[in-house]
Amino acid sequence: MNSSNTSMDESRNHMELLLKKARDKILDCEDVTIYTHTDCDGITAGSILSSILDRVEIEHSVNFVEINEVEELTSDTDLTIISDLGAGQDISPLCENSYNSTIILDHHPPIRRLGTQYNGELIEINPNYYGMDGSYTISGGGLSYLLAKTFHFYDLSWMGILSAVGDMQNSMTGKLRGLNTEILSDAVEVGCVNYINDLLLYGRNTRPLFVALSYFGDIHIPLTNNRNECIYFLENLDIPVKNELGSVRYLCDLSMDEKSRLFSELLKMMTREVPEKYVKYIPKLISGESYEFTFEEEYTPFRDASEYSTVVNACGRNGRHELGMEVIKGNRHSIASELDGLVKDHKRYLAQSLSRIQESNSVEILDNLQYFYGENIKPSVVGTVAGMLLSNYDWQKPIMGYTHIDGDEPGYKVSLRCSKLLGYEGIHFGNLVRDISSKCGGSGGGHSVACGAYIPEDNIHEFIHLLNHSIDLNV
Ligand SMILES: [Mn+2]
Repeated sequence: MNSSNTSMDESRNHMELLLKKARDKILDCEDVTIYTHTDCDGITAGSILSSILDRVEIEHSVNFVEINEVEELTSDTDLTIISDLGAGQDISPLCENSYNSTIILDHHPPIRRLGTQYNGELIEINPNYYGMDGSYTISGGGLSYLLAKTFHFYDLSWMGILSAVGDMQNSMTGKLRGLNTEILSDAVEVGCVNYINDLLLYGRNTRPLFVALSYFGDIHIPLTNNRNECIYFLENLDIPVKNELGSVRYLCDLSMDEKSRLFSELLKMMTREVPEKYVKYIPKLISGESYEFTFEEEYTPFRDASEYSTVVNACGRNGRHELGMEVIKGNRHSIASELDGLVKDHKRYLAQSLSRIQESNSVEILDNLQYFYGENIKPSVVGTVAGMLLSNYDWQKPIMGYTHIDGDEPGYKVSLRCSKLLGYEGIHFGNLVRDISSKCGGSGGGHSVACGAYIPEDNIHEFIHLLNHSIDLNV
């Protein structure tokens, strides 16, 4: 065994020590307050924690909070668990109460040192303490699953996969890495998750193949937004659009042979569309691991991890976090129609926002950046809209949307998206946006190809100006 493996084992062992301490704390307490984030990872983490506490019959509440609310949190239960946030915030008000213990399960960069103590006991578990990058090695829900594992609740492992995929932990390499692979092998062993190498077309189970293809990729190709072209393309490859019974086929219906023909043709087509320096990354854009929940029915949005995460996000972005949690915890029957309506409304809202921006021609093109003012677009979806617009504009530049937020300190929610190809070339927009937003009196950050910020009202133009001048697309 080499030394990096040894230190990996040591790190995992130390985490295990803390996780077992956390488990004992839970078994010792009367009641628990859970605070978790509002996104897919946070909602899933809350669902895992709530499932643990249900099973050991401990009274608890699950509360969904935004990052800017964390520092004001209080609790009147014996134990507070914070998941998918907390690491980057001052939680001393919560921890000063000696009757309350706190467990933080977060994968964001921590501001406290490992082992920091307050009047009340604090157990903080975070991969960054061990030199593991929390943006791809494990999610908030993944850490919650590791806690569930100390109770031997291995059957919850699929939720750890859902949260990792929802958190885009696999987005750069097309597969899960780090501690996520431990969760994956648990899930495979219990039989709740299957993974295969597959085409990275979104909508494996719910979008007709020719439709999925028309939305494919974050670069513009002749198939982009052109369903007729997609049908023609598939027919030429001898991949039937419909089966013998006349029903439309989905990606999950294709044979391995059909998939590999599709892969090679997409590879050829995309190679023609991108500058030389990007060619080597194209296979990673087209194929990667897909994760499937074996106990879910095919042709539903719950079968594939990435489609499932869209459902949970639709709940979160419409303020219905508890609905998302009910879905994950399996109480789906009573809420099926409500959920269906919510997801449909969400998709309609996105489509309307998209066409409004396209019809009004409101995307401004600068040297290194394209941006739009998403008037009346909900802050929670401005990033999704930006991502959807990308393939209609210049995919070689990032696209940024911003929308107004009222409140005590009026400002703008900014979201930026770009092709993964830019990320592969080494540009990290999350870091860039973090630096520039703080220069403009705001705050932000995120992934290399998907990130966001809050910018005070008066500084938005300065922010756009600085960002455009700081982006170097010729790296
Ligand atoms: Mn997360």
